[in-house]
Amino acid sequence: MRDRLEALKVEALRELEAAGNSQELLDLRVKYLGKKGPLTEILRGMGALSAEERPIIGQVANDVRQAIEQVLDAKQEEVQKQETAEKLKGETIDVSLPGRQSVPAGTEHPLSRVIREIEDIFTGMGYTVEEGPEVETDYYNFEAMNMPKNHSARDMQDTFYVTEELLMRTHTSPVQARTLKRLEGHVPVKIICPGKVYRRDEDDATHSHQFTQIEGLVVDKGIRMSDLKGTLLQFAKEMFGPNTRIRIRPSFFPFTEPSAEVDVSCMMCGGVGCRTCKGSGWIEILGSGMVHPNVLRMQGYDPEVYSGFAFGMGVERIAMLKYGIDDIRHFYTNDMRLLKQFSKL
Ligand code: 2U9
Repeated sequence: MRDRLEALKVEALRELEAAGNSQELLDLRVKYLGKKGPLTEILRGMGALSAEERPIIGQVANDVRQAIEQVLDAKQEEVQKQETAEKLKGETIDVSLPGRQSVPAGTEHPLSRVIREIEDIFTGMGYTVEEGPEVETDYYNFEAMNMPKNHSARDMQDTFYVTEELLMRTHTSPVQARTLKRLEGHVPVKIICPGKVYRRDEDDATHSHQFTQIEGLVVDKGIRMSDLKGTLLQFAKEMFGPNTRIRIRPSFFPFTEPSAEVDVSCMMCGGVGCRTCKGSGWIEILGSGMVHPNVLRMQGYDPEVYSGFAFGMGVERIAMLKYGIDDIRHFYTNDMRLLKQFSKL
């Protein structure tokens, strides 16, 4: 029995030496130390031994089991280390590799771009940019702009009312009125006000119930119509090209007197006449005028001392003309085919 145990040990250690992975080791553990293994079988046969032999053989059997277990454990640790190292090698992440999919860069929205272009032109002439609330009081939107209650120009049909006294601003003029109020009669005032405005219009190719305006205001001593003219000519040249000319026609707004509409020579045909300018050679781009004395007086500026000019334009209209966009709704629907064209400009 002792020989069988010694032979078993030699055989087991030989097989363990040859084992190369954890599955083989597991199989060997079952084979030699399992319930149906040879060691268990030998120990079961100990009943037939004499009382003197039993503890001696029992000791030998335990030694053999311990020897096999020791080698098994050591080998298992070694193999596991190898296997983990192998696995990690296969899973190495190279953080310097480029991504599988390129992430397309976004691009400035055409409307944001035109707002920025207009802001750049005027800040280049010393203007500052002012902003204000889109939900306005009746006072700043109408009253302060020389449109008292029942004035025909504040037609209920054209305005989104929130309450009797609050409304969605119909122009950015209230921002200018608020700025005058804040400056308490100090000059010079030289501001432009970009922002969203709201009108109860039916949406179509050239109208939108929400659109973007930029208005400008200059107030100082001695401001004259010629300052307005020179400023807007400079703006037109920077916006549409150095050969652009302007034409000023009389008009009417409640908040300016006199009032004028400004045309630019057609940027498509240079003024000879085409489809865009309907053969006239001119395109209307903005409204303007000398600030009405009532408007100045209401915000604390004496119209006998100070004067000013103001102008206003629809940004979508300017963008449509400059970039040949034929439908105002293109600005709000985010069609990638349109937006992508602005990433190359
Ligand atoms: C103050 C005083 C005067 C702003 C002005 C216009 C003329 C004008 C329209 C152009 C096309 C609006 O987008 S549009 O529909 N605007 O014609 N706006 S003068 O006058 C002001 C503003 C503020 C205190």
